[in-house]
Parts: sequence; structure tokens; C-alpha cells
Amino acid sequence: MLLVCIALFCSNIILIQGKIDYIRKSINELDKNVTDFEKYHIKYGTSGSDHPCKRICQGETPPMFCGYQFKIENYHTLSKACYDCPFNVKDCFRKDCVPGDGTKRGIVTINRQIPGSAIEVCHNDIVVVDLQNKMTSEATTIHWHGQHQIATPYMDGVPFITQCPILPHNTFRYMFQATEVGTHFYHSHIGMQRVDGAFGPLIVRVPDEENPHKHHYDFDLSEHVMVIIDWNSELGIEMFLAHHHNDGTNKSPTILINGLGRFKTFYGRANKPIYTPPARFKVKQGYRYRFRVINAGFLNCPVEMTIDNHSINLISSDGSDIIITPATSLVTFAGERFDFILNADQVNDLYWIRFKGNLDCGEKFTKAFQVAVLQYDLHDDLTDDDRLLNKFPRGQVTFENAHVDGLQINPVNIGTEGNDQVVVMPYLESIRPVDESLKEIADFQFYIAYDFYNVSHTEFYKSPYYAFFDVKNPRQKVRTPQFNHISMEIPSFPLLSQREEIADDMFCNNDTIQNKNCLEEYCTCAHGIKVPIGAVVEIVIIDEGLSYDANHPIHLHGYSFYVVAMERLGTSTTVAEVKEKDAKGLIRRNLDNPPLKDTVTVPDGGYTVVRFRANNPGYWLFHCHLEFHSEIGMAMVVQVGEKNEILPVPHNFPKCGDYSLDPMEGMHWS
Ligand SMILES: *[C@@H]1O[C@H](CO)[C@@H](O)[C@H](O)[C@H]1NC(C)=O
Ligand SMILES: *[C@@H]1O[C@H](CO)[C@@H](O)[C@H](O)[C@H]1NC(C)=O
Ligand SMILES: *[C@@H]1O[C@H](CO)[C@@H](O)[C@H](O)[C@H]1NC(C)=O
Ligand SMILES: *[C@@H]1O[C@H](CO)[C@@H](O)[C@H](O)[C@H]1NC(C)=O
Ligand SMILES: [Cu+2]
Repeated sequence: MLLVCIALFCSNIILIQGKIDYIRKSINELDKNVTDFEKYHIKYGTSGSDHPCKRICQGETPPMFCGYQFKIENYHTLSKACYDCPFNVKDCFRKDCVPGDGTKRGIVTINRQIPGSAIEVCHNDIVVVDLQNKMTSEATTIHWHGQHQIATPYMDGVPFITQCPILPHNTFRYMFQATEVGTHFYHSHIGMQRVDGAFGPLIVRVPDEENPHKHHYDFDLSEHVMVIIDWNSELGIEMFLAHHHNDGTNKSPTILINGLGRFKTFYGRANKPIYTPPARFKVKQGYRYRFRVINAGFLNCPVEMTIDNHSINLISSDGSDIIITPATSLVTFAGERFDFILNADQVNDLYWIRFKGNLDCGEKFTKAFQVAVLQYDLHDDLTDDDRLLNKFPRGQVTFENAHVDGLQINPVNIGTEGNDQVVVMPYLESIRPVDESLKEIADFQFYIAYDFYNVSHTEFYKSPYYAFFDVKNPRQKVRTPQFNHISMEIPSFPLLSQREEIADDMFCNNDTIQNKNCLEEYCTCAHGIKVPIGAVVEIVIIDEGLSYDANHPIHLHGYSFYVVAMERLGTSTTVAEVKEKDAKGLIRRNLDNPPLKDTVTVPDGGYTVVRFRANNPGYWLFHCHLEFHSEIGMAMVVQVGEKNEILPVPHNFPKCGDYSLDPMEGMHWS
């Protein structure tokens, strides 16, 4: 392998070279093992509950191949599979019934479930998913959110960055090692399919001896995974088009928990209001349970969760363990995961779990909220499940009473300047020993600033006919969220798998685009930054905060980063202000024990600082996890390593790209 060695990184590259050789070797092994996998026809499971890979993880036993069949298709809530749901609540739990919130609408499902089948494996198992695209007219890919794809960067599932979109009627086999432990999820990475229902849990467990929190709880059950998503009454694409081309809303009216919730009112006998069933989480008094929360969110809808008469004990975020942090409520943003322990130490009863929307789902807008039920095993005549399905905790939950005062983890738009009623991300204390990415000064520092800008995004405005400033109706004047005033232009071929087609000057960024006035004109290009393998990288993410009180959860593929600082400076800020603060040493970084995450938010009018060591070569997407934002270019690529230092793709990996016929060629008139 040819290596270009810049002074500072020579030793790093030699180190990394060893790692790449190691990974190459494991890929070959993996290939061989997959042949075995084919040979022995290890049983495919389609449902999570009885899969052979869902087992007690033990240190000595070798990793397993864990096969899954995923069929992604266009589907519908309350289909005929639902029979008499919600009037007969039991019918809502029939096979293939997706009740949602009671609204009848088109959806996109994996195996006709929302969430899709859970993948539950042990650390270092090989996950093999045959994804069959049964949609009539949409391509798809799946991203394994939280997995770093160390040996398989081409399995990251980002269309036109790591692979070609999988066409309708085609099947693509994803295969990767579950190297990252903890609570993760998978979701479609194309268009609006995630919010239409194409997501599911991906849980990676460890042997007890590797679990620092093992002695703090008694059970870690599949049924205590809690997937949150904001939810709408129509397909995501319909909402997207109405918002961007006309005056449609971008705010979700409600929230689903594990695909369930109450929103639409039906009327039963004697005009009694009836709802589709909420999610239920069952516990036995006297035991402690590990809950795993996944926010698969779609729009600007951070969700606050509280459990009546119970506090929570946070133990992990985005798969990394932290020192136990007790609290009353937990806020999750799109793409984040949190694990907590619930101590079932109250009287045998039913309790509301309350979910309250914030920002676009909050007080000023849709007032979205949802409930789930925490259900103790009631040792009386009601243990009959059917009758319990119609029992609810006392009291009505409303948007207003869905908030509970008390210590809150991950508050909206508050950083380290906050008060003692909040726990902000840099103050969650990592259990893992820290590594050299927390050295005083990083090798590379990037500032990435964003806001909604008053520019004519060329997909939605057309000068001189209907440029941004010509549009009179304020509801049609949608502003464009951008990183550093640049919208990501998605390449026409996948960067990783067809990297030979990348031109030397293909990428742009804040430094290369100086000749354009991107503050006023709309700028779009293949937004990318590049760092050498092994470099310690710091990204200072700034939310300028001028337009709206929004909030953008930012996700980096291929890595976990340390969240070392997070602060709100005011209702708005500027790059210059943050740079000046930094120059004066006024950005206080937690370089001792910050948490490792892969998705983090930035207070509106403030900054968040993240650190990682660039030891995973590849083209990795860095983007806002709100679907309307990433879809229109609030994204960029972090290239780690040179083209030839990034692992090659397997032979016969699918290709795609533009094609046009040369007018002089190919015509064979007779
Ligand atoms: C492949 O299988 C061999 C033998 O079962 C095992 O030692 C090795 O760790 C496996 N490789 C991978 C990458 O799982
Ligand atoms: C839950 O807490 C409330 C308020 O403190 C109290 O009134 C109620 O009795 C408690 N519920 C149970 C079942 O203990
Ligand atoms: C982008 O470049 C301009 C001009 O050099 C500079 O003023 C600005 O601060 C840069 N933005 C960021 C986020 O670094
Ligand atoms: C965009 O224009 C509106 C008024 O039309 C203004 O309130 C807002 O601050 C502007 N946003 C930016 C980022 O300049
Ligand atoms: Cu965003």
C-alpha cells in the first residue's frame, strides 16, 4: 500500500497500517465464515423474539452469525389484518396489524411491523440482513445507527455516499460485525421512509463480566425497549412537498411509542370515546429493570419522558456507559438513545409514562403528547391480559400535565450555563477510560455553523420567477438550513464504492468557496472535509440561532465522539463570537470524563464541541437528524484517509451513476 506521510502523522499511519491489515484479515475471515453461513443454512429469523441470536451473552462462546429477512414495503395502518381494532382491543395485536395512533394512512414497514423486527445480538456477532425491497417505486437503504462499520464501511447504508440505492424488486445483503455495544437502531436512510415506519431496534449486549452496571438491575428484557417517534396523519413525502412547495406544516401533531398511541377518537357503545391502545411495559414489584429508549424522531420534536411515581437512573447514552445519574425526566432528540434503570418499588398499580413534545411539538405549536402504561403485575383476578388491556392508570394525561418538575437530563436549548435542575451532556460522566482524543489541543479543529438562511434553495425557488424574496406569503417562505452556508449536493455515484470517479476538486467547504457570496446567494456543492487517519479532530458546532428557536440533533456516521462542551450564549450567536471566546480560553472543555455519543444537539444560540480520533477510514456522513433538514442538504462528508487508505469494497458490489449516450455512438441504423 502506498502511503503519503505528513510529518505529524507518520507514526499514526504506521499504527493504523497495522489496524487496516488486521481488518483486512478479518474481512477475509468474514468472507470465509459467510461461506460457512451459506453452507450450514443457519436459521433465519424474521421476528425478534425467538431468534437464536437473542441469548445470554457469554465471554467464551464464539460470535454467531445472525441472519434476518427484512421485507420493506408500502403498507397501511388499521389494515384488514386489524379486524375490529380498536373496538376489540385484542385485534390490535394481531399479526400484521399496525394500529398507529388510530389515523388511517399509508406507511412504509419492515415485515409489516412498526417498529420493525428487533435485532438483538451479542457483542461481535455478525449481523446478516437480507433486505428485500418490495416497494413499488422507491429505492431504499438501511443505516445501522450507532454501528461503526469498522471492517465494512460499504455497509453503512448511505445512498450515494457508501452504496447505490437498492432498487424496487431487488434484495441487498447487509453484513457487518456488531462492534458497538448498547442500544442502537436501524432505519431507512432514503427520503421520508424512516418517519413512515421503516425503523427498528438494534441491541448489542455484552457478557455480565463486561457490564459495569450489571449489579444495578435484575432484568434487561426485549419488551422494555421503547422507540419514540413523532407521527403524522399522512405519508412523509406528502408533508414534505406541501411544506417546501406550498404552505404545509412541518410540525408533528403527535408521538408514537413502539408504534402505538392514542390520538384519533373513535366512538364505541353509548358513544363512549375509544382509542387505539398505548404501549404497555410490564414489571414485577421489587425488581429493577433496564429500559432502552430510542428516539427515531422525524421533525423538530424533542420529547420529554417521565414516569408517574418513579424516578429514573440513567446508565448509558448512545451505547456508552456513564456513571449512574438519577433524574425525574429525560429529554431525547432525534437519533439519540438512552438506557435507564427503573426500580419497581411502588405499590402494585398502573402508572402513566408521560411523553411531552417540545419546540415544534410544544406549547407554541402542536402541543403533542403521548402516554404509555407502566403496569405492575397485579396479583389479583385481573392477571387476565385481555381485561388488563382495558385498564388504565387513574387520571387523564394532557399536554399541560405531561410535564413534571424535577431534575431533567438533556434539556432543550440549555447548556453548561444552566441551573441545578438540569444535567447537560458534557456533565454525564463516562465510565470508559478516556483516550488520547482528549489531549489539550486537537490536531484539527473545524467550525461548523448553521441556521435557517434566507436564500433561494434552487429546488424550491426559481429566480427570476419566484425567488425567495419574491414570495409574499410568509408561510411559503421556507428558509434553508445549511452547514456553513452550503447545502450538500449529493453525488450521482457512491463516493466510497466508486471512489475512482471522484475528481480531485470535487469537494468544497468553507475554505474553498470563498469567491462566492454564500451569505446571500444559495450555495450548493459536495460539502466535505478531509482529515488524515489517526488525527484527533475537534468540531465546534454552532447554532447561530437567528431564525426560530429550533434545535438540530447532529449525527456522525462511523464514530462515537466525546461531547466536551455545550453552552447557550444567548438567543443568537456568531462564529466570530465563539472563536473569540475560544481564543480567550473561555470555552470550558470537559477533557476528563465526558460521555461518548454519536448524536448530540446544540443549544439554539450556542455551541457544542465534540472530539474524536479519526481511526476509521472512510467517507462518513455528518448531518442533522431531522429528516426535512438532511434531505435538503444539511449534511456534509467527513473523509478520513486518502482514497487508497480506505478499505476496498467486495467484488461485484453494485454500481450506479449517470449515463448518457454519445450521439455519435450506439446507433446502429440498418
Ligand atoms: C470466523 O470463524 C472462526 C472459526 O469459527 C473464528 O475463529 C473467527 O473469529 C471468525 N471470524 C469472524 C470475523 O467472526
Ligand atoms: C403517586 O404519587 C401521587 C402524588 O404524590 C400520589 O397522590 C399517588 O397516590 C401515588 N400513586 C400511587 C399508586 O402510589
Ligand atoms: C468561513 O470563512 C469565512 C471567511 O474566511 C470566515 O469569516 C468564517 O468564519 C468561516 N466560517 C467558519 C464556520 O469557519
Ligand atoms: C430572514 O429574514 C427574516 C425576515 O424575513 C428575519 O427575521 C430573519 O432573521 C432572517 N434570517 C437570517 C438568518 O438572516
Ligand atoms: Cu436540522
